[in-house]
Amino acid sequence: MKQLVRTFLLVVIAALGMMYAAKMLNSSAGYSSGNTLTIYNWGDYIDPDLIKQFEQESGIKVIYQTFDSNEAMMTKISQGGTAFDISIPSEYAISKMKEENLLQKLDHSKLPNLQYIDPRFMHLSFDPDNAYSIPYFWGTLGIVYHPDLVGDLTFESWDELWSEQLRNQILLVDGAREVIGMGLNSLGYSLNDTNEEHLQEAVKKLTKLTPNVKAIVGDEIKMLLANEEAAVGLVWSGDASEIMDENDVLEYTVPEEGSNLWFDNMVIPASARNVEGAHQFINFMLDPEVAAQNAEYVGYSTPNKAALELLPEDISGDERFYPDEELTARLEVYNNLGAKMLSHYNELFLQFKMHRK
Ligand code: SPD
Repeated sequence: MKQLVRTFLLVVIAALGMMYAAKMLNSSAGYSSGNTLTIYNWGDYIDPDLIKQFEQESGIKVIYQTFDSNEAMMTKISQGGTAFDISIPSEYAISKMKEENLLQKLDHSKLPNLQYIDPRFMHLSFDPDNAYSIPYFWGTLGIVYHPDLVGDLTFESWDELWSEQLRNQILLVDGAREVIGMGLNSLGYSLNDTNEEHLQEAVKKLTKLTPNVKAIVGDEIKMLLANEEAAVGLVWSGDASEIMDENDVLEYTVPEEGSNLWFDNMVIPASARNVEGAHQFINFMLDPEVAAQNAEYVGYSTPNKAALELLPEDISGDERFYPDEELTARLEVYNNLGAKMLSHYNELFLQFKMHRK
């Protein structure tokens, strides 16, 4: 009888152990239950102390994963392997995800801190009622350069990137829309152009840039430029600001032919499991002190008006990173070009990358 009880107890203990292990495995794979929140964000795009603060204040455990392009993020979310509660796509990706029913409507009554967002960043065309998305950061795409290493170039025009003196001196951000768009802009075309002849012309021109391109890289572009491993980089403005914090000799400029103006926004994917927690997190990130701390940490431009007032004047008054509406009027926002054209842009970018090898 004793033997039977012992065996029974062992079976119960083993079963409980297995249940615990399965729970742990689920949570590390991104499973969101009532008390966890699975966030899918760009790399280097939040102050980690704020995640800890949110966990302490809410009692919710955050599971955090990162991506390096809108395309990679959309593929993962549409495959549905992991149920993400929060993600931070850019505008054209939001418009595509809405179309594909990958997002869920937000409950604005749970977001009282939405009042702090500058009206300039609300009701934009990709989500006119902000029914699905809440502004996180915004910025431009431009050129960081080392004035002592580029002769008299000042990059008023994209064409200066093709100068012979820049052989093996340029780093490009690893983004299909960014690089193909830059090629199009340099020819005087829109970065939303879908005309096949124009696209081929842009790829041909980009191919001629190859001898000047040292590497196409992700977040490490910041460290490489700050360490002067290359003289020039095609980067997002927030990365430029962080690079220039590390190395104040460097400059940032947006060429005059035009460039990209972008908006990254917090969304709740349709497959989210912790919708309540996701609203709590969005509202937390909208708090002026939290948003100011985040902007100061990551170097990107905040759309939060109250947060901007809390930032030091050398940040909030810097027109390179907080350009006014007059300046941004000559910039273009990426349109959702549709799944077919988006994958065509990706193929052209791949073609350009292959040519370098
Ligand atoms: N390391 C954070 C990068 C975030 C950049 N988002 C810009 C997207 C422009 N389409």
